[in-house]
Amino acid sequence: MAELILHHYDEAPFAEKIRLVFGIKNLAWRSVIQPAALPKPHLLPLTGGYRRTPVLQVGADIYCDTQLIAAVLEREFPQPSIFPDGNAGLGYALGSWAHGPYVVTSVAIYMGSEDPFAGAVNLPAHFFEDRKKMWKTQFDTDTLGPRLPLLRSQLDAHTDFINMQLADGRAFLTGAKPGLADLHAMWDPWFLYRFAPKEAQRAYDRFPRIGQWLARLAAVGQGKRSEMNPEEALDVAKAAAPKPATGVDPHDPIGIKAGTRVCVSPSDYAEVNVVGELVGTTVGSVSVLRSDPRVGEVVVHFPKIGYRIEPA
Ligand SMILES: N[C@@H](CCC(=O)N[C@@H](CS)C(=O)NCC(=O)O)C(=O)O
Repeated sequence: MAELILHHYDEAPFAEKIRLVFGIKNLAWRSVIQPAALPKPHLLPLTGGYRRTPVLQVGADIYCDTQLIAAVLEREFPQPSIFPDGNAGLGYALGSWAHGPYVVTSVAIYMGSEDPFAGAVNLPAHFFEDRKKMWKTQFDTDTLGPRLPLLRSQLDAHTDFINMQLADGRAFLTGAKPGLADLHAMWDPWFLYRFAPKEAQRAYDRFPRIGQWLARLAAVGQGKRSEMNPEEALDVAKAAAPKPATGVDPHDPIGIKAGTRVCVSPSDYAEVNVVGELVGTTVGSVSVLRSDPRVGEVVVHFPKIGYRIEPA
């Protein structure tokens, strides 16, 4: 397998999930730092417009979204597993909680909070405006103020799920070893402690197990990371050929034939049309071939959950 190249930035909590997968599996990977907000001139040639973080590049194959990236890493590097208790289906299904109501609540609290830049985070000046636009399909940032008490009480109800899991003194959510369930659940406290520390104190001071669990997760580390220049990553894609097309899964009810021009777009937030030729689907993923003058032919892969696929 070609080198694992993660396009990310250190402050990105979704990227932290994947850095921790590298940590659990003790993998060697290359780190390409991308901007935290648009424009992203060294990412979009690879993804065809998808701007979210992180993105995994393996040669000329581009994997978008942590749901798919975690699954690819688990498939290629099964041990140590991110399902230490063996419950892979439950671990993946938990993503729909983590990426949906749980994450939207925490982000809305941050966007509506009094101190959204009080944390020790290194962000561009236009970050807040960028995020207002990106999250507009989920909430209107300008009217969040009066909703904050309700959002905080929602967050506490989510946090209590984690607290319940840890109540018997176990180190991680599914037992003695860390796994994907921990990574889904840690997003929100990891994010709020950095991005809105006063909100984090309010939310987590009453749940002391949360801080101790986060410290254990941090100790997992990031595997073997080494930096790569963004231009070099584009050169890697240009020099490589994408993996052979798998074709449309014969059981797929999608009703679109391989070779059709399609448009794939996140259906939750940060919508954008990634257009290319449909070259493959599996029960949980979709792959499109596209071409860009800087990187040549690349195949961009998305999970199905959370994405729309339509003829272009
Ligand atoms: N469902 C996506 C969500 C990714 C996401 O929203 N990431 C945030 C950063 S942690 C983001 O992309 N923000 C906008 C950006 O980085 O440009 C995933 O699991 O990868």
